[in-house]
Amino acid sequence: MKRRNFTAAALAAAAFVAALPALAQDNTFKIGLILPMSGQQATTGRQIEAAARLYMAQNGDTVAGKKIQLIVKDDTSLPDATRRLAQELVVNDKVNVLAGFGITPSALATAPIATQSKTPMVVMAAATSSITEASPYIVRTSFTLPQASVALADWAPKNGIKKVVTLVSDYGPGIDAEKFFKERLIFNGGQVTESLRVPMRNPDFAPFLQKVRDGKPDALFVFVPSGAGAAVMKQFLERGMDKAGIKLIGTGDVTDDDQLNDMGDGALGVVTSHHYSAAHPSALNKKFVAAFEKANKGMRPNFMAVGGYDGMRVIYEALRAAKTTGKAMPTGDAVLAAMKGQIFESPRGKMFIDAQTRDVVQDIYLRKVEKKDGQLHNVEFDVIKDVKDPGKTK
Ligand code: VNL
Repeated sequence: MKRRNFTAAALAAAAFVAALPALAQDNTFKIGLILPMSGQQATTGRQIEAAARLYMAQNGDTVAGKKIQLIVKDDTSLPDATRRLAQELVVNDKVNVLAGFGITPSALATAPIATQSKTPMVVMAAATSSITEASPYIVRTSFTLPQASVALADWAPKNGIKKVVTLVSDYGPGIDAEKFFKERLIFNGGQVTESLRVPMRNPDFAPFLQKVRDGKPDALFVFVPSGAGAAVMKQFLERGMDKAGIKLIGTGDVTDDDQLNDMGDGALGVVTSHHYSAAHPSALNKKFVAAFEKANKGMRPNFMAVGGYDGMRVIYEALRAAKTTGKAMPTGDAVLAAMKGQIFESPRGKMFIDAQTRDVVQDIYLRKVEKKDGQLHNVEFDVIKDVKDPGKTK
């Protein structure tokens, strides 16, 4: 009770300070970047931090006369830690923007802090549809699972896949993926014979996969968060599921570019739907991938990296557009307003921040794992243009 009162008072004080931009002591625009830099989701943190630093290296650290400071915090993907760090960043560091958020529970835990302190919160990774409805200060630059799943459910029945078992991580994004894939597949005349859910933390896929094998569906549809795909692929192949005639399909999280090249030739032919592939053949993406790899000892950027890179773009351009005089900092509300409606070319393709929903509208690609120059890639073979999140209730 005491702690809560303290929190409320501290947040009220922070909101008060934020409302008096002219009194700000220095000329630094602070971005509090909260990421899982260790623990099960560490690859997501590593990718996003690297992308944010690349954006700054390419675009400078001065925008509209303000010095940009990036403050990176490791929440180890535990939502209580995310919330505590967000509170410290707002109250003590007086950050102008909160950003990052590797998993849905971390984003949801922070939403009330963004609302109370009127701080724009840029979700660069987490992808449950409802996140943007948790605070009017949230803007998303990643994707949503309904957005990615529906495209695959349109593709599958036209390609001989009618009977599907779904296997998802048992939390927000997995439940979204399961629901939207299933509804659309049934609408298209297909069938989901079983819906399996695995724990998000330390999952063991083996017993689930055995069950799938026995049921002999045409395909197994998988959603697991970034970083868990290689384990699914390994066990899928070890159980000889491919040889039993069961295809592996899923959202692009499972053939994550961070891990894909180490998955081996067993991954060849896997079809997924997603908003980003490192093999996207645009000039802008080729430049992005080359610069990212050069700055990070050859690490290939994945969809998390592009969410971080574009998130920085949204922040930079909002600061540029939010009009202020002299040394004054724009308010959180002014920065938020300038984030809404941004439209630009991303390494993923054209992207748009819908001013109404504050969510990302983007192209969704169908991709197949192929070998190019000796490396495994998600090669795009079809595109659905300008996809809005089908999960929005309003
Ligand atoms: C989430 C969604 C996380 C998709 C992911 O990887 C992902 C989430 C860490 O919303 O928690 O690939």
